[in-house]
Amino acid sequence: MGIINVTPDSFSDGGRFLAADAALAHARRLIAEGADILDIGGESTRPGATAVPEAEELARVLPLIVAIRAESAVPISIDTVKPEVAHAAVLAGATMWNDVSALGHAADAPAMAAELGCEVVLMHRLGEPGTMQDDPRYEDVVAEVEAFLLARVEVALAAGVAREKLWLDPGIGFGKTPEHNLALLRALPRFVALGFPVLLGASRKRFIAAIDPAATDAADRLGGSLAVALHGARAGVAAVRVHDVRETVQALTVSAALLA
Ligand code: HH2
Repeated sequence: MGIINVTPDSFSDGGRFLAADAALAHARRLIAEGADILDIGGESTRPGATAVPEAEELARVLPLIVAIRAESAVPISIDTVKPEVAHAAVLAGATMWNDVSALGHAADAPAMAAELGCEVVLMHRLGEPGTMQDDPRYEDVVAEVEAFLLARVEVALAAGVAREKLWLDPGIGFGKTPEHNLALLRALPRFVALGFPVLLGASRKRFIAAIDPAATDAADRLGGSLAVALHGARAGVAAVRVHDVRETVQALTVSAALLA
């Protein structure tokens, strides 16, 4: 899954793809590099990011979805917490709703997911973007993230979302210390064993700099991002959400050849 952030403030590529032509050029590049899904977001979820009004978010993502759909059949995921944004995106051709609030941001989100009939990614996060990195605490991070995701699965099913449409994501970096992230990454087989496709988003994230303190710049975290992608693939995740599609596809392909 290749990331396209149409935002001025995303943590690693904010501002690069805000202009429509730059975003479409980036989409073309990710498709050519081997992305199987494009994940398009118009609101940054990074720690401390400010919320974007719905109209502004729609104005950022919709023209891009329409433009990609006009020339490619690549599956498109909409990265939003807002049901109305997901609705408009699916009408424009997106087939997946990637919701970092696990259908928890708005009361009508589960019903909207059922109505849209698209795939739905339920991601775990602790708290809200503004404060989620302020001293996150768990008794047992793996058990708590697992219990949260299973509870959200029940909410989605009760609203009428089909079981086979659901994906799970432990939410690396969303209200987690570096140790929490590592515990979750080590426990990936346990999440895969829940029986839903697992999406893993660790690309360029800050916990990599906790292991390699020299990687203060997000663009300097490719090596760590590839290590996590390979680790995820070995654990059986269904998709990795990444900025560096070409490098990730190559790493995964070579690794698969070695293990064949
Ligand atoms: N991470 C980010 C955004 N959306 N969605 C899922 N399902 N899983 C993730 O781990 C995830 C996500 C944050 O990364 P990025 O899009 O690069 O930055 P920003 O949120 O600042 O736009």
